Amino acid sequence: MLFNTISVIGLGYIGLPTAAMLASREKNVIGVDVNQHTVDIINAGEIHIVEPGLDALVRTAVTGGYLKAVTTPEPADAFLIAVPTPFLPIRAKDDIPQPDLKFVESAARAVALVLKKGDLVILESTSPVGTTEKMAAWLAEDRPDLTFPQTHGNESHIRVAYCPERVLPGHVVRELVENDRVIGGMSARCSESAIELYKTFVAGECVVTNARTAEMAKLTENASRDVSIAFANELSIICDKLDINVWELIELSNRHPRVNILQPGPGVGGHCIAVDPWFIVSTTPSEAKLITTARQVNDFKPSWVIDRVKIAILDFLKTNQEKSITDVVVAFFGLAFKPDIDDLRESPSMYIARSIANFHVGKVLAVEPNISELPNLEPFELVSQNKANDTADIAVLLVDHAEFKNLGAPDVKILIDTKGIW
Ligand code: SAJ
Repeated sequence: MLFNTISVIGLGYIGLPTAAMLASREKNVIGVDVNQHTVDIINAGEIHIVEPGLDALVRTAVTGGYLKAVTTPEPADAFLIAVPTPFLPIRAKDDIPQPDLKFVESAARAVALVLKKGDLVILESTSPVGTTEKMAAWLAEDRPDLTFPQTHGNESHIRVAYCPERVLPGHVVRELVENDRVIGGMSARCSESAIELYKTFVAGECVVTNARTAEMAKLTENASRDVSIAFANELSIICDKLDINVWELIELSNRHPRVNILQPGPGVGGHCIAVDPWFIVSTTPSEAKLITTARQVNDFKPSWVIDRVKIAILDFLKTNQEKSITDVVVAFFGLAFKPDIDDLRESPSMYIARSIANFHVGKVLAVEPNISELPNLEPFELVSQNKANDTADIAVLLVDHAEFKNLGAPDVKILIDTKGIW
């Protein structure tokens, strides 16, 4: 099967780079997104997200005539669905977050309208186990004139597979090509077909399994990292109580040939590691004990840091009795959810800075070298590193950005370093 025209549904952090990458291999790519503004930006050869190297890739693809964006699916030989899988609203405090598959369902039903014999449909969105089978059922329901792998195996008219993305934000363009891919076809033919598609741009190995294992592989990778970070975060809290430097402890322990502890921090942010483990918990709540606890440990860490900052403010007032609380200047270093990126979404650092600014009557400053302005609604001020160094009484390092490592610790009365670089 030759894939001449490929459609990517959902032009976000994964869909857009994938569409542009396919277009760079001179495939005709139809990008589909429900957001007209996104479609207009891409058709102008520009991008609506920040990702190194992506702007040039999209510009070349659009000007070369290989990539166009539209709001409803058009016929193609392969459809790659990369839409969000958010949570349903949480009703009670102790509810387990449940995935909301409405975007996968609406994408699948929109694709069903234009399917023809021989087409391939791939789901890439991070999803709970069983979602690919659900997607195939929605397709079959809307197209009774076509056959699908759940009933016709290798002989089906339409091939369906789950192939998770595993790229690291900030390195997407390189990792899309270099990373190995897990290919979870609903039949052997489905997997073969999916490999053929990915081989147009993937230099890594394409490893075949079934759809359920491929879904679980993606969730497992991120849950594994979450559990490892939770271990580091728990250690940091234990060490604080025992007056032990956790960074030194981890460095020493990691000298053991079979120990590799990750780094503690102010909490786990982003749209993957803090989310995906819940997709395992939601399907097997009684069994996923460790995964649930890891999530709780990591979610608790920002509140622990907030308490440390509040204690620091009180300590500062005790030792500087000439000052009132309104005089105390707190400066946060780093707001992004991880180092050397500008992404503030789902960032524990933002949550910490906001919480302290809402509580503290004195000045709260933030330094974030990767962004130039904050929305006016934020209760704290964005300042340069120099200004924060000159005016802060208490400095709180939240993100280990390269700039902070290079310049070293500011000269302040109290320093809280959640990343152990100062
Ligand atoms: N973090 C720590 N300590 C560490 C490592 C990370 O506290 O030792 C924190 C970071 O500061 C950040 C959070 O964890 O707040 C997540 O950052 P990350 O770099 O671990 O991961 P993401 O969310 O940027 O990307 C992950 C990657 N998954 C794995 O490494 C297993 C990426 O490969 C996935 O494609 C991505 O999730 C995704 O889209 O699922």
